[in-house]
Amino acid sequence: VTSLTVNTRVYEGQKPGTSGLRKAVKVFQQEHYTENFVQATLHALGDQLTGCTLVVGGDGRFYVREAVTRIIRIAAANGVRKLIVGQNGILSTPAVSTIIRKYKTQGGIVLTASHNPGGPDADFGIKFNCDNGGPAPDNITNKIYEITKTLQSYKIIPDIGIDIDKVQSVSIEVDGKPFTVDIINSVKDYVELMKEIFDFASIKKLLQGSTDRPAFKVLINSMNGVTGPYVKQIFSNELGVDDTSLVNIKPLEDFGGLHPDPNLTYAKDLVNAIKEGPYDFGAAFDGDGDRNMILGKKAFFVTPSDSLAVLAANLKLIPYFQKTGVKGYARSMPTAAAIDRVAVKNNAKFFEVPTGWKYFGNLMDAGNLSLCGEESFGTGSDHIREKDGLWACLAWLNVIAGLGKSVENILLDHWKVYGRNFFTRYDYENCDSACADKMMLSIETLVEKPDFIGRKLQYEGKEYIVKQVDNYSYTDPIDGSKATKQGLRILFADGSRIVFRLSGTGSSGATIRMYIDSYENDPVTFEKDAQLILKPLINIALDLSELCQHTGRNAPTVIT
Ligand code: VG1
Ligand code: CO
Repeated sequence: VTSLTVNTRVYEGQKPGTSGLRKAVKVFQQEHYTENFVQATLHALGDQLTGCTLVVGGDGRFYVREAVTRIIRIAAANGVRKLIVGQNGILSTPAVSTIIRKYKTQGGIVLTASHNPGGPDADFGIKFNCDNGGPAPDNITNKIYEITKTLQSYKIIPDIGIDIDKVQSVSIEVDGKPFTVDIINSVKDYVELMKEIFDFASIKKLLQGSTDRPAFKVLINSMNGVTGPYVKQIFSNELGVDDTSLVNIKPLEDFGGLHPDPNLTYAKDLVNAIKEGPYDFGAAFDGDGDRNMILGKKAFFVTPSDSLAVLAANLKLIPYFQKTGVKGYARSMPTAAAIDRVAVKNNAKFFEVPTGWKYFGNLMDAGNLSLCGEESFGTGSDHIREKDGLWACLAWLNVIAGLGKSVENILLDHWKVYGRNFFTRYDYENCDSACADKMMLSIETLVEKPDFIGRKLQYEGKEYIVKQVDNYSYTDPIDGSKATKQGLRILFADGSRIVFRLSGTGSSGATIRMYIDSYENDPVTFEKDAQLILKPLINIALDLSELCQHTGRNAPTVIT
């Protein structure tokens, strides 16, 4: 077969955000829209394109299958030698990263809008990952965007039709050269990796119980996202957990109407089930499987920032880190500083990076980083170059098996040693973009006034002294690349922080994120509610930002 060149028109706004291009499905369905972006992505590969191998898969949401079919046809026409595609189009984001690394491919295309709802009236997304298995850094996504602005045509072989539901290898000749599509088992490579990393035998013993210890009861909720088949293989087939403890494990195109974001608002079902049920542990994952929420008995909530710190303090219990050693820790800027204290105590390297997993990749590739995370329910390590929901869940179980303590006691003991960083994030979703921009600008103007530093901000008797303010910028210590305007930070003398950012993953309007982090080392505070402890700082933040006035919102959409 031979390829065809199709004339197209430029679509504006094909600019990848924090994690790929995310838009409404309806936007991707416009004539040539998806093709343009795929062509631009391939084009950005430059010299690497001809003869390369790429991984393709997605989270099972509506339009994944359609997009896979188109990618196969466009890749074939562009000189790609081989595509490795997940069966049914299914690959979790961590699985794509695993497969890129294992088979040393030139990259992969991940079809997901992550935690955004799915279905014909919801969202879709396309993300390119590089040969290290990580999300493309800014210089590559900028290149893709630049190409989309002038793209005039794309290449395609419209009559290739391959059954992606069947594990098989299909080769066809394109312009005289072989083009191969390998449809692979979606879970195999990933599950193998997990079995190399963790002590499955001790986790199994924990979950099944033994003569001296009752079974540790877990409830796992895949929120109808991509992790279902992975959860089934790992928890049911490998660890012997009863299927009744594994819920929503069939990937659905619309996630069954769920908003597949594992937090206290959108994973309310899990929270309630654990609150009322006999469970010792609960976990949920997002649509594409890179996020996780961890709960203890009676739905004791582990904030992602604490989860990261606890894992950091206990990495030695995990076989993988016994082998590799701990090279360093990192967190994204808005993430609470709990892990910083573990790094100091362990005398380990520590890095703070902007929001988005792409900023961790260089540090890992350079051998400086073993464990990192974000407050947005993202945790992971250098086993791959994406955050990894199931990995985090297994890491917790491995640590629990090693310590022989409940989730709650692990946290209480951790705080006794390190003190507690109280953290909350308020999200105001789908605000008017112009109003959000105006608010950010007026906060910036306010905090830039020379007399703002040193100012005492008070609420109900609590006083915070402003120590430093900035619009966060970052220089990558490995390649020197710069990221600017990554969030407004107000840092206080006692280490507390207020951060404002606009989300880069929404598909319409603006989402304002307000992050509050405050450190306490008085043990009487440890078991208190974060909302209570942080109330003064929350009110100070709302006050100085005039958020309610700017947005007309009296309450956030989501609190974590
Ligand atoms: C959000 C989170 C960020 C995360 C990103 C992708 O970005 O805040 O921490 O890396 O989503 O996560 P933003 O720009 O909306 O704040 V996922 O699970 O979409 O790959
Ligand atoms: Co995700």
